[in-house]
Amino acid sequence: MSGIDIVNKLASRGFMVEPGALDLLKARSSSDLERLLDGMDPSAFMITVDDIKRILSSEEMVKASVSGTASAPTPAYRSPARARQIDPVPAGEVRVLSDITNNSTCIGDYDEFVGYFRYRYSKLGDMIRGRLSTRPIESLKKGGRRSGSGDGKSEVAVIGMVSDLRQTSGGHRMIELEDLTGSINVLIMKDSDIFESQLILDEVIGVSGQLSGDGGLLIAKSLTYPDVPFTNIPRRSSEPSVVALLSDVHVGSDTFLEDDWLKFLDWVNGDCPTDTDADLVSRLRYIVVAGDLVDGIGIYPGQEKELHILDVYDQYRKAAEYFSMIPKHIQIVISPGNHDAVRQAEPQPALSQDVQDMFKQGNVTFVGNPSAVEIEGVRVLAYHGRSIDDLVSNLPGASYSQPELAMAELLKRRHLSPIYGGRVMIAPESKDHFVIDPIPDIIHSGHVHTVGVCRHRGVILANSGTWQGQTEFQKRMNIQPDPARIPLVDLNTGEVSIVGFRDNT
Ligand code: D5M
Ligand code: FE
Ligand code: ZN
Repeated sequence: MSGIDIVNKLASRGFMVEPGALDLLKARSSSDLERLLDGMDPSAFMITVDDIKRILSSEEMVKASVSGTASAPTPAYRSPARARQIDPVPAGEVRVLSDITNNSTCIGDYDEFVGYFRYRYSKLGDMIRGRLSTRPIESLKKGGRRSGSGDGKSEVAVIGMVSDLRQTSGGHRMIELEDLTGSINVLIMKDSDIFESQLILDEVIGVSGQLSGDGGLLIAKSLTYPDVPFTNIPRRSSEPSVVALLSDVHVGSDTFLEDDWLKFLDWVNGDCPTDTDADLVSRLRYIVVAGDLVDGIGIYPGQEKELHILDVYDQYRKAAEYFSMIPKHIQIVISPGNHDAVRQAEPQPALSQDVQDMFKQGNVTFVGNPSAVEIEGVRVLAYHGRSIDDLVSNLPGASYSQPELAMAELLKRRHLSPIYGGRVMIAPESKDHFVIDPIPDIIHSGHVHTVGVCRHRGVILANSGTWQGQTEFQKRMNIQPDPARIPLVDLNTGEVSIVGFRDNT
């Protein structure tokens, strides 16, 4: 409901509302508003945040646990016997900032690819243009030495997309750079300071340097990435709310770690061993899932031999049961991954309506992959993270054991999937949904099944691991998962805690 509708409704029943309480109510349904009004003392004048907590949350906690036992949805789930009394604070609104769902325009035409790359070039180029005075590539060739470096010293700068990368016979590096007017070879000499710079195909960079005599070669002196400005100040919530980052649950896989997952469900329901955990749980208001909610079917050859639940709808039904165990005052955001039942080409739309309908508890927002949401003023960009595979195979230093470093390389390029033609199948939408703009405060990925957190220029980068043990395929590939551990971000301080639910963590 809109703020005005709520204020009018409350006024018609003789109540005023505190601004903080109004914010909470905006995220609620009209039936919640009715329940609140029914529970209010008629002599009260002002509806406060405490009234909302007292009337709506307590009822929801009771209802959640009753529905949990009454329908006995998950036989393996036992309500935590040692649950602490948690006094939950209802979550605020989840505002979807960007999402491909219902906005896909692409049919895969050649022209669409041209448009897609133009969009990418111009968006990323604009980010660099403010910091570098550049010229179209074609103009360098026309003017040759006269246009840029008549005295042999003056510098020229261009912005282009890296279309080729190679080593010369002399041990230097050669980049082919393309803009909308043409292309040019850029030489990085082996003795230059920038020789070790990390470069990948299809990224957009600025290069400044000196032109060769005929204008056909640019000898690079410095490289500029779109990156995040040093001046970036991350947004924070005024409340000490916490968001838990989850991904790669893989419900339905025979290596899904149900015992650990149930421990997590107990934990969010108040079965927390330490005061620190209890404090986190009492402030936990949001859970964001970055893909691979279920294991799916037909994702890789022979997968059926590793499935515990063979029907993908049954997998989602089971996932919905698990998520119904999460207290309802927590807002959940679910975005898909490559194991989910949506198109494989990215950006991926949200899970289909029939799957969404299985999640009946009303506190789940379904979004596409990637998607940006805003919670309490903090922007969270969720991207499943398939492009991390491409970075690990193409960027020296990128590894599965430290996925957060690969994520920092993506942020530096302001693009979630810069390499075209790798593991990520990119659908040429009319705009490039992988461009990281505006700058988020948290980027949350999964996919590689390892946990890692770092910060780059104020942005928190977190990979949230998995709830799946090592699969046969991962054994063969020597991929060591880091399961049942999750990052939790304090939206007020930006502090990140990692909590583990394995017996040995
Ligand atoms: O991916 C989990 C991890 O395992 C991720 O790093 C990719 C890797 N993986 C999974 N399947 C494959 C195939 N078929 N080839 C190469 N690498 C793979 P997930 O999406 O959860 O399966
Ligand atoms: Fe996964
Ligand atoms: Zn995945």
